[in-house]
Amino acid sequence: MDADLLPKTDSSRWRLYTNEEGVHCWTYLTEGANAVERPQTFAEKYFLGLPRPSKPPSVAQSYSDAARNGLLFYAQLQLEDGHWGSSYAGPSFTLPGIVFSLYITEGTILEEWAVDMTRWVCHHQNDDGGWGLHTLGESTLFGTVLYYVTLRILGMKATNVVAVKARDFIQRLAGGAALAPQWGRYWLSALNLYKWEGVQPVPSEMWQVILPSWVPIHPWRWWVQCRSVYLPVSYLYSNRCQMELNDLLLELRSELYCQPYDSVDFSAYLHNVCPLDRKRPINHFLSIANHFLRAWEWYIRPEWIHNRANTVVRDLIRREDENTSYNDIASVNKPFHTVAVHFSDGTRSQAVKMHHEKILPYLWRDEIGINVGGTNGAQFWDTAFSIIAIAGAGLGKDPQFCDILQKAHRFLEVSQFRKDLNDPFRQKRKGGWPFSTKDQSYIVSDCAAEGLKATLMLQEELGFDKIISTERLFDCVDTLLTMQNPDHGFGSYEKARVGTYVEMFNPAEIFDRCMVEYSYPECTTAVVTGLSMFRRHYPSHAQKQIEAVIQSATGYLKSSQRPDGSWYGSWGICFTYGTMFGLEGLAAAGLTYATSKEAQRACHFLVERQKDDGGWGEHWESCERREYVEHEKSQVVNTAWAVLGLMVARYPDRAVVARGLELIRHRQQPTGEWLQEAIEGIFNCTCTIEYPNYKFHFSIHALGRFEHDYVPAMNKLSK
Ligand code: LAN
Repeated sequence: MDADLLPKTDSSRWRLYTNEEGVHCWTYLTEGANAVERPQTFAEKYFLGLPRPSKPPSVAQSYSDAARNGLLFYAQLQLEDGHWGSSYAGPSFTLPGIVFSLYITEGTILEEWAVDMTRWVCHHQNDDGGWGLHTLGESTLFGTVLYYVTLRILGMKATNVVAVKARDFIQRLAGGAALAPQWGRYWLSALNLYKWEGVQPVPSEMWQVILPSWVPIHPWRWWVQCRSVYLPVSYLYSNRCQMELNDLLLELRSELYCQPYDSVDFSAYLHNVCPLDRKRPINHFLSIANHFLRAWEWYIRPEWIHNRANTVVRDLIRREDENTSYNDIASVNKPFHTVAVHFSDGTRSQAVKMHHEKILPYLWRDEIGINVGGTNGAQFWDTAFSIIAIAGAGLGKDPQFCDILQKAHRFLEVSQFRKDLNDPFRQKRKGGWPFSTKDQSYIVSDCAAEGLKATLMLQEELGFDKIISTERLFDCVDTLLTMQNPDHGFGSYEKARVGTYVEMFNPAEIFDRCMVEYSYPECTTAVVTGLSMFRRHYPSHAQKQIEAVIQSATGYLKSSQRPDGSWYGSWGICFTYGTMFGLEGLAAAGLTYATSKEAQRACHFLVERQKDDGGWGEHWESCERREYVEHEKSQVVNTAWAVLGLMVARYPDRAVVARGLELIRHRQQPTGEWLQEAIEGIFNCTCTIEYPNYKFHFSIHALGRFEHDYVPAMNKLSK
């Protein structure tokens, strides 16, 4: 759909405010306020796609010049508090959740949000009238039902062409909303558009009453992203929470189904899901278990157990809310929490008010409209990588970038976790860093490790003041050392707490491998490189443990290498991303092209996939198909990853690297920037997510690293 045909807000009235810990708040100025308010910054204009002053830097003679020009542009996008911010859109279930939660809990959906969200959603509609699991996916019932209901709540008429096409998809091509996957049913049921009896049981008793926490399958052992969703959902399910019917909901009931709503036998759909949405085969084990669970609920469970479970779950919800300053872990559990708290405490409660206040940080105004990110941003992640890129590119000592590094350094300082939480379910986090903001509260292994590297580069290698004390670095290292998995790799948020057999209990049809914290080559490499750098500067702290972790984690990296030499990347697309990390991890253990068969195989994997124009281009479908799928066009970001991998491995043929860098330089605009190309990130193998700053910091890093590090190292090798 051409979004230009839809109403829009005035882009010149949007401002991005951040507090000093990087929390984003896009605000629309009331009419007439522009004159008194500050003018838009360069960064705001960039994010909004507005014309901006451009002073082209001098023409690049070398890759280092090109890196400098890139950084001169990128520096203008740094925000006041020192971090780099960006849109973080992709999944189709984030924006609907936020809108539904506001609707159910009587929160305010500002007029400007409604207009810009509508535009954004319409812009991403597929030609067949539907929406996929994510912005690039083929249409699914899940995506389409969620966005359809969202648009109607935001004020779109049922006769609008977008709605007509979407309805046609839902009813004619997908078989009607009765077939929605479980995660869609949770929302539809809370909205009173589905009956809870058609939802597979999510009993709240599993949180303590029937499953004490020592039981190996207790939810506290599941992957934190997953258990965080089932916590509030179990409250909604067990209490059959539904909002009151109103005229719009009655209309929706007649629009979403292929037969009159009252004649739908929802319980007959318990295990029946639209084939377009199914990413994993029917789970027969769970189908049988569900019948027992229903019998338990209907005939056996005494009332006191139900009440006790309610109290336990409400307390756990409060714990997560308070520990995360009401952000919750991501934009999936956040709106479910808001709704659960509304049903337990009442619409006018303080907790619901706090939830409403923390919705704004999830919204991002881009060129098209407003989207809702997968998390409340990628602030820390991008900032740590930007520092590493500037230092790695040899630009860290350039006086013109001293100020931006100082600001970024300050952001590292304020973002570090100084205390552990008093919560037995939470991973130790002291000294670590988050993915987005400190107030979100969750440590991620690789974010902590990249933060450690960025700090060491600034404080030990570039001579910046030690505003992060040595003790605080020790805290980070000590915490990282607690996060290694039994297979010697590192996962994302926590050390793995249970075996993969728990996948048997996964009721979500749209995601596979989401119940357990697995090990990832990316996270493992980040920790290995972080610890290696740390011990160069502080050789006596935790010497033995660090040595043991580096050794064993390198073993994990070797064992996770695929026979073709690549590593599967779980968070970026895909083998190019994974292989860059794999090579970096090996290099940290001294294994490079000259010394290691593994490094050679990985380099050959990359070199064989270089395109004729010198670049690399990988399609996101690699992640789903689990084999390299070439993108028809070279991508700057894939190219930067590939050459960074080759350079760190000291790949002997410089010409191969130079041809990749040539492509990156060629794609650089006269302003020094790179334009947005294909999407960069992924999760759960199926759902893409954007990382718009990757085109900057990875390109700058790759270009600068050539002369600063790779060529001198190669010259030394050849002597
Ligand atoms: C992220 C984003 C960042 C990402 C990296 C730091 C890049 C990675 O190296 C470790 C894992 C992590 C932290 C990660 C985990 C899963 C997230 C939180 C996301 C991809 C962003 C959105 C996604 C989350 C799971 C979305 C909710 C969906 C569910 C299936 C619950």
